[in-house]
Amino acid sequence: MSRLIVVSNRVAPTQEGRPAAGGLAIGVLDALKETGGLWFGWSGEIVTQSDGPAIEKQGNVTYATVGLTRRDYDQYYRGFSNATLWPTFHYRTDLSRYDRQEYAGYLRVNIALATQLKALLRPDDIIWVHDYHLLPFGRALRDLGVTNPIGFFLHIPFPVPEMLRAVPPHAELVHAMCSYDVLGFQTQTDSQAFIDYIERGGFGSVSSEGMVHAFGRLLKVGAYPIGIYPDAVAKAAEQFSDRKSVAELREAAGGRKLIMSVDRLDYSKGLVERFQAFERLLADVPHWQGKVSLVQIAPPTRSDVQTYQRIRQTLEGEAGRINGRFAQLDWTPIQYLNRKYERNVLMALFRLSQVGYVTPLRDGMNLVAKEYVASQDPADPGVLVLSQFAGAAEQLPGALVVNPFDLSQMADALACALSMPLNERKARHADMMARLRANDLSTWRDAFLDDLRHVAAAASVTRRAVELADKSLDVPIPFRYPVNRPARELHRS
Ligand code: ADQ
Repeated sequence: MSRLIVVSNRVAPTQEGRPAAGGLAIGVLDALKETGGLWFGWSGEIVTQSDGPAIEKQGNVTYATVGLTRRDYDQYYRGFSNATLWPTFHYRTDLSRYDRQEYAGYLRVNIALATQLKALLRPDDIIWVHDYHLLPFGRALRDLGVTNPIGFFLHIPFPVPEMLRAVPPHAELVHAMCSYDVLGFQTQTDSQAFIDYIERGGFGSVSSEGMVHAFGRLLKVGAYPIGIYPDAVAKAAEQFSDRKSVAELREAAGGRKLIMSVDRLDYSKGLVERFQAFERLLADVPHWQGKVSLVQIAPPTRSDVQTYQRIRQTLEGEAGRINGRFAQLDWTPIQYLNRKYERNVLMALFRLSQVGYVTPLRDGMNLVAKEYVASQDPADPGVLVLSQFAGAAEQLPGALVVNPFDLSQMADALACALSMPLNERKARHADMMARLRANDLSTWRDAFLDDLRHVAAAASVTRRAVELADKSLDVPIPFRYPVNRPARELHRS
């Protein structure tokens, strides 16, 4: 079998051969171990000068990591990836900014990384690229003459065309994305948004099998919802129930009900609205005052991006205000913890709580929703309250699905979850567990890689013929930097 090359912005740090938890890390590491392979990306370090990749081999997996200079980090990571693409792809154009130099840096880093990877490639490798930091990575490899199969999976939502057009180089980015052989999205909605952009923009056509013919290329576009290993999560939740932090929370709850939320501290996760809906529950149904607490675990991320500093302040303000309004001497309504927990302990904390409260304003999938369900005791499971805007909502109809902008509806859902009869809880849980098992992490990975191998092998002859016959469709959008000539230079000449 051909060697697998995984490319992601961050290569998950390895500790005694175990990666940091998370779908990407667990899912791809399994695949890498099966076929043997290489994981390439940023080491997480800022360096004064970027050298060739540091290579570390563990078993049949090789880790190749590179450092980023401060300028690369600022423009590519903190800038275009996280201050332009992330907010826009999560429908927050109000928080998005565009800076031409940052975009130039984004392209520059993609090209530099592709150049470094090319030196490590063998002719029969297949390459799997991940996430929004690397949209043009495949195009950069193609420009360097790489003809291997290259697939791309987007972990975050893909916005509808009108939203995407808010990113000035949208056409160039989509054009670059068409250099991949397979483009994978979390949901049908995301996949359809990409197809809509292609069709409505007149850039190409789509067959009923999801083969897109655009910009003179033929590629497969589809939904590959990422999963978890539900039985492993269930086991961990049970086994770690005796840990200190779990015992502490059990004691602090003192027999009260618990609503549990766990997220990275990010404005896309809808934390403010979530707190306010909980406040509405306490105000509208005073019965719950003193009888239920909301535990929000949210470790800060990207704290050097300004919008992340703001959400943190807002949230601290809201937690303080709501606690001030309702707290009693022996009861704090919202326990807000800015820290990370070991993943297995987190699963045990989920098991302890009666409600999983997962209400992002927009989310590619949201693995916490799936982990919450899998962590439950099947004999006495908790209830999941889930945003309709999380990709997971397409897959977990047994949740109480809510609109996170409707505070009253969320408060009603919390009340319903807190008093749901055991039979109904068991039925919903069993249904969702069956779905999680049928669509686990290996299903996601295998479906994507099978399609990549298949499309690359079966279609190479046809593709070449179509592409040769269709050179006229290859709209000449420049792919280089500087992206545009700055106005002051034009003025000079
Ligand atoms: P994220 O935005 O990071 O991922 P999510 O899917 O919820 O969101 O994954 C977070 C992971 O981190 C979960 O496995 C969770 O258990 C863990 N985690 C969260 N808070 C933690 C804490 N305090 N301590 C320890 N672990 C914690 C992106 C997309 C998602 C998509 C995933 C995978 O934004 O939509 O589901 O990739 O594709």
